[in-house]
Amino acid sequence: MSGTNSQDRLAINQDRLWVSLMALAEVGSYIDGRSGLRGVNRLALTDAEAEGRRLVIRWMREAGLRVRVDEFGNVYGRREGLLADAPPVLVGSHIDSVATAGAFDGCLGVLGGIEMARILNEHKVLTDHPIEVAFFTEEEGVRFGTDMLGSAVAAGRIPLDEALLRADVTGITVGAELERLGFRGTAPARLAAPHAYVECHIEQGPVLSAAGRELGVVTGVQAISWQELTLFGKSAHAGTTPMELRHDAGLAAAMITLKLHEMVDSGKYGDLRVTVGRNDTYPNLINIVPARVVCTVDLRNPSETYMQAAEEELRRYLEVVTAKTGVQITPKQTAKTPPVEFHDDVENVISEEIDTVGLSQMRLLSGAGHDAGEITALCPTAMVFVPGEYDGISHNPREYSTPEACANGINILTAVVRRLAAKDSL
Ligand code: HGY
Ligand code: MN
Ligand code: MN
Repeated sequence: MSGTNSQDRLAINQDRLWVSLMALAEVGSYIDGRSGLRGVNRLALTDAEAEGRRLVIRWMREAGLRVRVDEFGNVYGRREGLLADAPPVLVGSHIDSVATAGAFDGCLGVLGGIEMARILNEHKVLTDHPIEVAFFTEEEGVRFGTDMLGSAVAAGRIPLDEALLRADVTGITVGAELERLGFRGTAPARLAAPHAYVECHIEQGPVLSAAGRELGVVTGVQAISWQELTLFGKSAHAGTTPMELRHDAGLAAAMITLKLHEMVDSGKYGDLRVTVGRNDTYPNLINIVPARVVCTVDLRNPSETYMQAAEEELRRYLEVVTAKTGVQITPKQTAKTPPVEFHDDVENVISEEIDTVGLSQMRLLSGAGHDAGEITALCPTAMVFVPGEYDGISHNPREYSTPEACANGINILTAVVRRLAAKDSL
């Protein structure tokens, strides 16, 4: 297949896309106390995210998309094709955010898909395959504890009933929130295999900008392993309690954090990345030995073999910590996904379309998890990355990509979708 020839190449409306990104970023926005920057806090199935959902659904309908909501709150906007019964080419991402987000993570892929639909309408372009634009429930996993939850249900990796029962730290379940917010839809949550899936996303890291490349062709996603560790120590007076009588949960947490970074430094676990992002200490007071700590371990690795070796080393080390500190440890695996490889033929279409317009590119593995990592189980899948500024900082109000870079990404998405939506494209 060769690239779309220039005379029928479409250019999306860059300003309209940017305005929609900034308008959605207002929903759930807050002023970050330290930086004074406007951030986004739109956790899955909160009132703010529901407001964002309604806004995006309005935009979908205004773009002529027929909207359906599935049993898990995943939302799809459909644009009919000439082959009515053919499986759709699906694009999308998520609009839920972490608590300290910027304007682009997930939103670019969803709002870019809607802008693609607008421009196809304006140019009266009909495709053979239908096209669908989706956003999935709880991609971030920061409220209900496991990432890519909605797309994992759609792809069949996580059973719907199990996912509906997942609860946040206050005990509120996904199912209850979907009912409360009116997003417990009726369309089947298990997604029929699309013809192909393409997701455009901000890179969220420094690779593209460091290499001076304008776009990324994403070859896959690295392995992800999340654990929640509950460390049961013993509360004690910080002054009167001799050191040898203590069961200090704070010490146990510190030992685990240090061990994880020593594992990285050892070089024995390949390109292992470790983060102890959450570290809740109880009672968290200066003159009381910590009685309990709940902390999280986020491991990432391009290699499943190294990932499993790291998980096994950590499991063994928890026993060492208990022996040394007397702190009992209950680990709970909250997310685990192997590395996934995307599909060469979709990657090649993306790469050819980038070449056709003369933009620079590189192939790269995604450091972050994405819904594409789930949907790839259903159909030929790949992603387009746009570079982030400021070393690609993300999950932070400073997350930023330029209007031009966002338009580049969605112009390529549009060209790729048009090719994939042609009969016999794959
Ligand atoms: O955690 C991740 O990699 C993604 O942002 N959900
Ligand atoms: Mn994302
Ligand atoms: Mn994210």
